[in-house]
This record gives sequence, structure tokens and C-alpha cells, in this order.
Amino acid sequence: MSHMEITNRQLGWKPFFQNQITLDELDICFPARISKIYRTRVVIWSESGKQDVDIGLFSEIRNIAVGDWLLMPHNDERPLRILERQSELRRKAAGNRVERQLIASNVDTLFIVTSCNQDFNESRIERFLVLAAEANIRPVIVLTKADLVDDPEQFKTTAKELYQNIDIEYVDARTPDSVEPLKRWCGEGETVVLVGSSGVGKSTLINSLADAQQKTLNIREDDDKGRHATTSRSLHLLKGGGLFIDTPGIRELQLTESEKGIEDTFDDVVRYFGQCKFRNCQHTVEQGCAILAAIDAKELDIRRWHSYLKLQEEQKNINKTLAERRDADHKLGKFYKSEKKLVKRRKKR
Ligand SMILES: Nc1nc2c(ncn2[C@@H]2O[C@H](COP(=O)(O)OP(=O)(O)OP(=O)(O)O)[C@@H](O)[C@H]2O)c(=O)[nH]1
Ligand SMILES: [Mg+2]
Repeated sequence: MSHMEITNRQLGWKPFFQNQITLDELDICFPARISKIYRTRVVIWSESGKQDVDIGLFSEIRNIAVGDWLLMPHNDERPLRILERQSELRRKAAGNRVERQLIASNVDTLFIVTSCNQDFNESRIERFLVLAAEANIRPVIVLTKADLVDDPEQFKTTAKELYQNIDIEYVDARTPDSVEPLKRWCGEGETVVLVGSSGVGKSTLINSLADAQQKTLNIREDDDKGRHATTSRSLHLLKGGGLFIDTPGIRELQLTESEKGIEDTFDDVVRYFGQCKFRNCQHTVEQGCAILAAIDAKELDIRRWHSYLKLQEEQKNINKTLAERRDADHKLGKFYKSEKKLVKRRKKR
């Protein structure tokens, strides 16, 4: 265990968590935040510093995420329990599986990082916005590599037109001065997650913010350069306040159940629903369709409409797969039950 002065508050401790523990528990336990997860080992931070513990026998081991608060007994490496989360960022696991994957927990702000030059992509940003809305986390769009384009202000203007009411900043992620405006979201105990494609500058940003605020713990990973530089999620603490969760690049974010996130992110689309002439309007060729009229009148961007439809379609497929899975599990459960009965009956004979 290394010794340094850290307070729970700096680690993101809030009344929401405090209210979950009893005085008796406080006698035998202390709260600790997960900073990094290996197979069965986790790095945790608490007021006593940084600690590497083996939680292999912890029953909820498959359900933990970077950013989680654990209740740790003073005399045991096995956590008592995970504290209820204030927020959860979830995505669909890669490939054809429908499993959900926890990206991080107890997050205040999501930095959606995209570079001004090659990476800027509207529908990719929209997916991240849905992710944030679903989790009730404040999104901030960070445009990196502003130094590589002639007119970074123009990128900001374009982004502003697309996403009103969302904070947007452009930076040269390599220089502490340039990332200064981002400090608004990095106050003491505030947790920020950075997401975006590989190579856009997420780790670089964290390093610059750390330099700007004097780094305390080991901020610099030895693998912070090149393609897919970052290979796992990890929490970083800056002395001047602020916690950052760095994530490996995501090429295309696949959402899990996100109906609410989609409705919130596409309020410019959903506001037309219920205004069509026919209640069962399919918004394709019908007369008196409010959506088509809005598109014609250039009140609604057709790209937004298509983007909305695409995400809705994905949701339908995910829900269908999940329902089928539950159905199959149910049938399998019934099968096992009847098999057990059969075996018992046979034994009785
Ligand atoms: N010119 C310029 N280069 C940048 C900027 N931000 C990052 N870079 C460079 O881009 C490369 C990739 O940056 P990283 O910070 O490793 O990117 P990342 O998003 O963490 O990538 P992954 O870890 O693979 O997801 C590095 O060589 C950085 O120096 C920027 O604002 N301007
Ligand atoms: Mg990185």
C-alpha cells in the first residue's frame, strides 16, 4: 500500500454512497474505488492510498466496473459488497453477442472525443450522445487536433448546429494551455469518462490535463502512443481534482437497451410524433404525415430522421434477441425441472 494524502471526496465520494452504509459497517470496513481491473485482481484507491487486491472469491466479480465503489473489510481482501451505482455506462458487447458490457460506473461527465480532421462523423457522435442520455450523464463533445485544420472554429460551428444545448470545445490535446477550458468539468471528485475512436487523443488529453494540474498518481501509461495504444480501462486521479477514466478506442459503438436515450437525443424528431393525420402513419408516403412535412419544410434534417430510424431498428433487433433468449432460458429451465422430477421418480422405483 502506498501512502499519500487522498480524501474520499477527491475520489468522488458523495452522500449518495455514504447513505448506503451503516455505522456498524463503517467500523469494520472502508470505501474504496476501483481504478483498474485485471482478471481476478483489482487496483483500488481509498484514503489509505493505492492497493492491489485479489478479489477472486468475490461473488459479484463478474459485475464490477472501473469507477465502482467497494466496501472493503479492514482485515480481508474480499469486498463486502459493491455500492449501488449513481450511473452506469453500458454498451453491447462486440460481435454478435447480445451481452451488455459495463464500460464504467459512477460517472458525471462523458467526453465524446473526436478529431477535427479525419474522425468527425455525425452518426458516431449521435451514438455516444444516446449512451450519455441513457445513463443520465452530461455529454461534452471534444474536438481534438484543432492544430491540424485551418479553421477549427468552423468545426465547432458545424457541431453546434447539429447538437444544440451540448457543450463543445476544440483543443490541441497535446498542450496543457489548450485543454484548459475542459477543466470546467474536472472539479474535485468529478468523474469524467473519455470515449472515441482509437488515435483521436484520449490518453493525450488526460496527460495534458494532468500536467496542467500536477499529476499525483501514475498518470502516464507506458503504452500511450500509436494505434490502439490504450488496451484497458483505467481511472486516473489529478491532484487539482477530477478523475478520468481512459478507455480503449471504440470504432463503432453498439448500444444496448437505449430507448430512453434515443428519445432524449432525438427530441427534434420525436416531437412530430402524434401530429400525423393518421394514427397508424408509417411516415413513408402517407398524406398528412408530420415527419415528411417537416423534412419538406427543412425543419427536420433528413439525416437525423434516418439516423433515428437506424438506431430504433437496432433496438428492435436487440429486444427481439433478448426476448428469444429469455424464452429459450425459460424453456431450458422447465426442461431441467421435468428431468429432475423424472430422475427422482426413477430413484423411488
Ligand atoms: N497534432 C495533434 N496530435 C495529437 C492531438 N491529440 C493526440 N495527438 C496524437 O495522436 C496520437 C494518438 O493519441 P492517443 O492519445 O494515444 O489516442 P487515444 O485516443 O488514446 O488512442 P487509443 O488509446 O488507441 O484509443 C498521438 O501520437 C498523439 O500525440 C492533437 O490535438 N494534435
Ligand atoms: Mg489511449
